[in-house]
Amino acid sequence: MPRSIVAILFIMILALAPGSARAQRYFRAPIVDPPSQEVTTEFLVNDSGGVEPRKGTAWKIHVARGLHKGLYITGAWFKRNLAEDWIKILNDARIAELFVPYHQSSYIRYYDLTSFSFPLAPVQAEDAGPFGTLLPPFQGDTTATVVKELRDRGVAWKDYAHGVRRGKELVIWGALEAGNYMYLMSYSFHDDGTIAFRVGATGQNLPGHRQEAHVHSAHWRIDIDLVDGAKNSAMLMRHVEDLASLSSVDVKEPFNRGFEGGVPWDPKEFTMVRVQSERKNPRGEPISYDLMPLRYGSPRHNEEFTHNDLWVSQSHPDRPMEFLFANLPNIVKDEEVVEQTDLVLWCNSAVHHEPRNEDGKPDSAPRFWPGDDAWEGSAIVMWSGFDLKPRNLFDRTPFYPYTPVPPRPLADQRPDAIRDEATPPAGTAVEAPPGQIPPNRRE
Ligand SMILES: [Cu+2]
Repeated sequence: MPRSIVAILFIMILALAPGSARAQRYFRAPIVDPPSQEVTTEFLVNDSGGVEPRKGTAWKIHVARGLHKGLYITGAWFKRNLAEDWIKILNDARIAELFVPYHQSSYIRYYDLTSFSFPLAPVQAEDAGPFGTLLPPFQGDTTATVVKELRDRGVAWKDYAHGVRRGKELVIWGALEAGNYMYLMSYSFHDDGTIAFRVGATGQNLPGHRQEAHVHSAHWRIDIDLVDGAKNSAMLMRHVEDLASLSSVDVKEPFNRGFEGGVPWDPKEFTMVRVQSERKNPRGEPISYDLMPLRYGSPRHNEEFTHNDLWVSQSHPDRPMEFLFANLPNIVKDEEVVEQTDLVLWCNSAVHHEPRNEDGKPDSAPRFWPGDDAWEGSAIVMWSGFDLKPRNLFDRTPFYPYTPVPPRPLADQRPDAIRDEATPPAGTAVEAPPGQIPPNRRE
């Protein structure tokens, strides 16, 4: 073999050998997301009015940031009462895609989460506001990217007998720096067990298409593990009115006959997906959560993954295409069972962004290149999302100061004299705080 060919072969082997600088260029190790951080918050009963019987509730959240994931949840556990153990609610919850199709320029169809390697934006004290703090930077990061807020969320309940109670929420949020856009990714855990998932579109309108309408469509993947995560069942809930009569029915049926698939959200039917566990609350009702969409409209585009709004699949986190929302129509094709198994809920939430003057101002900033529109200002955030609301997780109104059971008169102590503890016998005197009317003495 000529010496020159040997030399070339030697150089090629060197170049491709693991460990060499050139080899590292071509055989780079996969990017590993940093470990999750844990956030725990207790909501005490005496924080905002109300008295016994509950001392309070609590949330424990694992939050992570990742490539093509933004900010996401890697576990959520709830306590109905501080004296009880944690109840698992979520295994993994995330936005799986941010799809942005433009209307006139139909060739512009951004997949902002999976087609780009956008980072989370740095956050500072002014992001956190008066009720917030910054989580420490994730391992290996140099800046903080997540805000934790403990907010008042308005009135939780109000009635004539026991006054009013305000609610609280733990909000974990970060912002995906998507070129000219900024997406706020927010997960809010309420003191009553509700989880509010929200995405907000803000930042700057697309250069070159500042005035062109488009849709910001978030596509969510929620791996729910409700109590006994391997034995959850999905139900479809529909409210059906008969306009020819005064009657209506509420239909609870196995989701898609009990198999994987997708359904449209019907505004006239209040469509929702119920996840039911095998575990029952103290009143014998199965502990469940309802996925309740909150919508301006439903995104429908050429792409098949936008042709339904609510989907359910079996969880297979080990499969490489499992987390890709655009692949969802393929994921559900084999129609696996969605009863008494490990479930994933998929849904969309979208805003239709019709640009307005409030989005910013042209000819206001320095021009950096010929034709630069010198745009200045930021589009005000538009939110979309959905709630996961507990159903029969509690056996009564959370934080409501129930009337203590009064001592029974002798005549009432017969075996058949059974009544609800919340409904004392008529005429029984019930102690109420000053200025409040006991429930059996309404005036
Ligand atoms: Cu927009």
